[in-house]
Amino acid sequence: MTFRDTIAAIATPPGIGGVGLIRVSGPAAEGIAQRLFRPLPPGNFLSHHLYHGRIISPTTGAILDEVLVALLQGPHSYTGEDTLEISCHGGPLILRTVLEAVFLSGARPAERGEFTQRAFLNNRLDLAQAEAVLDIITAKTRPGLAAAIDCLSGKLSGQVESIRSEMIDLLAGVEAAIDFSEDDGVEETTDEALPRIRKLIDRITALAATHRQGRIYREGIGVVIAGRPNVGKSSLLNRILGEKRAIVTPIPGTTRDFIEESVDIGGIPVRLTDTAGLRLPENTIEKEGIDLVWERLKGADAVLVLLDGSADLTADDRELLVKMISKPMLPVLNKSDLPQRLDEKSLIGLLPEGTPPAIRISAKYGDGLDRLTKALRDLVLATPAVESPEAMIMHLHQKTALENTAAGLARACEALLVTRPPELVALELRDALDALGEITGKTTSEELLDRIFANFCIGK
Ligand SMILES: Nc1nc2c(ncn2[C@@H]2O[C@H](COP(=O)(O)OP(=O)(O)OP(=O)(O)O)[C@@H](O)[C@H]2O)c(=O)[nH]1
Ligand SMILES: [Mg+2]
Repeated sequence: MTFRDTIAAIATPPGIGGVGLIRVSGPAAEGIAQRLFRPLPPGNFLSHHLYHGRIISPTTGAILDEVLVALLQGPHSYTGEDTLEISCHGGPLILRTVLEAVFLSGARPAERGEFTQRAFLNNRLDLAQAEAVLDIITAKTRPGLAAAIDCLSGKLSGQVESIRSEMIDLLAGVEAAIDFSEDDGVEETTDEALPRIRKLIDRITALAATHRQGRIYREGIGVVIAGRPNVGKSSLLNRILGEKRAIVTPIPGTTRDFIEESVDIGGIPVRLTDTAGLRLPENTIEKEGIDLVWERLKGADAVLVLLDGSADLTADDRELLVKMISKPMLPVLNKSDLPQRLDEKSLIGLLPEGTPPAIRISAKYGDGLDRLTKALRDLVLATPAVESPEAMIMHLHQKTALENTAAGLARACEALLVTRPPELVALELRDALDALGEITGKTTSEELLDRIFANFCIGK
């Protein structure tokens, strides 16, 4: 696709820095360089060469900045079009001034994500790779970053393509059977196609299941520390953060408000919240605080139920455990440095099946913290902490596309089983192919594309 207009934007973040980059893409890129850059090279600008010189005002000829420029002729550029990169000094005013000169010389301001959108429309990247660009920029954790880099280099696209080519192969078989539908071609197709389709459904379902992990790596999760007063919730928050963030005292009811901090736990971005101790409130202020905790617990992705290992279980502990029955929950017995009174047996019957075993820690001295973070990671990922060699689905619409593909294939299976006409089987297979094409952008609607690129920043 060729665009007639040329877009430009500042590609580096706002603020002061060593260098600020202005990026220009479109047919006017070289003309803009000719107009604004001095001294002009003898002959034309060579592609992929760096030139040192000055940017001048297109109206007065005054020097605006000393710069490095590079012209990257299409298709060998990020967008696939002629691209001009101007490395200026990294100040907001100088960048604005040079950008205005670029606008006066034939470019218009780029929209959010428009460079990447052009790269996509020019087939430099497919949609999954374009989305990975955003995931790389916004990555909060190393595993999330590693998955996004894999995706940009084509890991997910490759898997989707291999599924697609198997489906096209199946479709070709079914369509051939349509031509021979007078004889027994259909049955032969059924015998051969059914196990292949079932295998494909398994593959697609497994890929879709990686979204749970992918979403957590990309967006993170909310974990709430809850327990009765004085069990050491604030001490645990401070211990995990490695700083004295929350007030710790021996007085029950010290924490009144939520204290929320972001922290990386075993590669997962976690919003960790310390809360007021849960008990029968002594006054209205405490009641307000405790009501809010119960509300917050409803929305938590996982709960650390903190108990005092040096004391017997109380009615308040029991109430919390019972109320958390349907939540991903990790029981934690604190104060392991003191003589222990609470043993795991007293929790039997109070914990729903599948709850991980209680972890003993000392928030005060740090014992057991490694086991706690590992157990928390396993709890939220619901899988043991091993890295999968498969691609990871990071976006909900990709998961939906895979589910729709699997559903289409299941309908094709159904149609084959009840020996419906092969035309119908072919129709279902084509539907499934359309659904799959939404991941790489082959069949994605304009509306969804606009929504995806609107999440980018200007200049990317
Ligand atoms: N020995 C020992 N004491 C601890 C441990 N963790 C916390 N404490 C002590 O228990 C008391 C209460 O700790 P906090 O962290 O304030 O407890 P909390 O659950 O936040 O209490 P509230 O904010 O009142 O709900 C303090 O005196 C802490 O020093 C631990 O692992 N071992
Ligand atoms: Mg506290």
